[in-house]
Amino acid sequence: MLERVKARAGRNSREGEGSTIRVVALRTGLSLEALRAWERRYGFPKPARRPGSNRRLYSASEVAKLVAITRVLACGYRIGDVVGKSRAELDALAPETEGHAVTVEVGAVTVDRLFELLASDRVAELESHLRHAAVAAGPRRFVTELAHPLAVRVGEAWAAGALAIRHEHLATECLDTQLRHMLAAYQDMRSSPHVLLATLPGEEHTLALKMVALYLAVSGARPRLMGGQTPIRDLAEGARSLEVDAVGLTVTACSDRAATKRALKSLRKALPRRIDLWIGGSGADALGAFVGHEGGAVRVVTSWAQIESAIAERRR
Ligand code: B12
Repeated sequence: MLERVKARAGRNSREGEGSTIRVVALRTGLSLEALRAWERRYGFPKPARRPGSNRRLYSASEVAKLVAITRVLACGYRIGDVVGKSRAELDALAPETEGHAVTVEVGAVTVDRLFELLASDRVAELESHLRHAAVAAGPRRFVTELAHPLAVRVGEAWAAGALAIRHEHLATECLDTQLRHMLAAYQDMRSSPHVLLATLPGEEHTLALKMVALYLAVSGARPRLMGGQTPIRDLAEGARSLEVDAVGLTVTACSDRAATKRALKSLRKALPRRIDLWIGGSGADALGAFVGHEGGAVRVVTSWAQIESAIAERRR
């Protein structure tokens, strides 16, 4: 798979003159916004410009250092702390020989494999596989092809009695940790829309917020996690004080529908019209009748593609 990505990336840049920003994003899994923001903020990478068009061209050594940086970030370091380090220093923090290299075959880490490790209580191996997969697959594919399908699979196995509650809890913790590490790479970004993520009182499913936050970040939006079970008044005050463009909530089918409707109504009323209200999760579709509610809409966003549309529309 990685070979295919590399081959595609190779075709998109002219041999010998450096890699374009899109090629670098493909190779490293970093977003275009992150690459530009790091350049502005830290002076690295500092790509040359193509004569005439002024487009960025990254040298092979810059690309190699960016790959090393993504490896180090996946281990939990912050970009500001590592961007000034040399290749050798970065390799010392997260050596390629330990399998953190992007050349790890994505296919080797499958949802089946992750599930097997969880079911057999091999949690340290599960963590290590998640770390490797994060680097090899990049954040977007990590969320959509591994983290989300694994969570769904764990839920099904738990419901069928094939996994114990401890497995569900362990899976949540491992995914949560890995997602937070990956999110750290984006925390200095000032991109838009700015989205405040939380759950309503009574809703414990906060893991989805971390997946959505990472997806928003790689799609060029700016997530702000506020956490679970936030009282309506605090959510509305937070949204105003932080000057966000949207409030995003996870609502699962576990939540009490009538109470959730009431809570959404009060929240919508308490939010200024200019702030969007987005809801996702397995209980969101059933609340769809709310769309168009006076005082501003409540938008149902229940797929990765719909998240992209919500971002695009908000920007317009
Ligand atoms: C982990 C988990 C838990 C953990 C949560 C820990 C945590 N910190 O999050 C714990 C153990 C606490 C838990 C508890 C319960 N859980 Co639970 N849980 C799950 C599990 C396995 C994963 C949830 C998850 O993170 N999914 C990942 C998200 C990203 O996936 P998604 O919801 O499909 O989201 C998509 C979109 O909707 C969108 N989206 C989601 N949120 C948002 C938000 C925004 C802003 C946007 C834009 C988009 C968006 O993004 C995704 C894009 O495709 C699910 C299984 C599943 N299928 O999800 C069960 C599941 C949701 N739980 C379930 C149940 C039954 C429960 C309990 C009632 C169990 C019990 N008897 O106690 C309690 C209820 C607790 C409560 N009051 O809220 C059931 C719900 C069944 C139903 N009726 O639909 C599920 C489906 C498991 C199952 N197969 O039966 N759970």
